[in-house]
Amino acid sequence: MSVHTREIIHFHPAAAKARDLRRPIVALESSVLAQGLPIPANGEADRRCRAAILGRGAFPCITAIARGVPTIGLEGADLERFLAREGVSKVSSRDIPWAMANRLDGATTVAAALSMCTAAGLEVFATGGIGGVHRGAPFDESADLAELARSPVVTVCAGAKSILDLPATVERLETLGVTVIGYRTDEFPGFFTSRSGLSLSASADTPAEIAAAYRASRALGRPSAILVVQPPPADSALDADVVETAVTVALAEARVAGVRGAGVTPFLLAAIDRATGGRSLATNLALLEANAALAAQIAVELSRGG
Ligand code: PSU
Ligand code: MN
Repeated sequence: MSVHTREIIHFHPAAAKARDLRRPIVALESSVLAQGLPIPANGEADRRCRAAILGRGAFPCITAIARGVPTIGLEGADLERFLAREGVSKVSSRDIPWAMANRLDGATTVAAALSMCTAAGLEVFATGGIGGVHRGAPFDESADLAELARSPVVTVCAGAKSILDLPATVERLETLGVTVIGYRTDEFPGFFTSRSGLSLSASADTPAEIAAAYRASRALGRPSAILVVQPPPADSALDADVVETAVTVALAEARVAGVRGAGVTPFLLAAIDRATGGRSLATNLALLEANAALAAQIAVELSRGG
């Protein structure tokens, strides 16, 4: 990592200390807090993810653009602004330079968080679900996929939401050379649901197996992510038919409202929440916590060397 990069990306003092002591670190995104989840569930997600990571011996670092500064470790008053969801824009990787130049508060999507991890040398990242290929026309594919192809970061998620075209998303991950490993599953999860009917070619039972695959990928000089997918915790997963009905309603609402571009994903998430009578929110929080916990275990494993 160049000195230059370290100056441009601000590490919160506690995050800098964790980095300098070579403690295991888990990076987190902030779009899920400022756009993905409503208040006060976003605060609960923040607390539960941090506790899950700290409890497993790793250090949590939220990524964000805070008043124009790319920040690893969003804390204090900066964090409070993001949790209040006011004046915070959704920032994908391409939006980072503009947010910096204009001193904006920008909440990082998976794509933006990955590009910050790569620039800052962070190796493990946890999120809820990745973006992907949207259903139907007009063409809409999340920058998360392209960024996974050029970010050598272990990315832990619960797959991609069934608001997306999951078969197309899985195909694009293959085309882009992203290694996908199921954690204790051999199916790509559907975020709210454990199963999608899409089978995976790799499945791991331990964090050590994932760490070994990551080391192999790095040793080869591959630029891409290791995408770890685990189903939502069994007691919080929703039934596929409930989700499919909610998705149909959400997509119809989005069509009527005429939402486009970056607004599509937050709109659909809110519509799903309404359509499931809030049940999807509990699933969302449970899987975020579970993903943070698994990411911490992988980070600890990686810090042991091997
Ligand atoms: N999936 C979720 N919750 C979220 C998102 C995805 O379960 O909040 C957010 C993530 O930050 C993801 C982004 O990177 O939506 C994808 O948006 P888009 O489709 O505009 O790339
Ligand atoms: Mn899009």
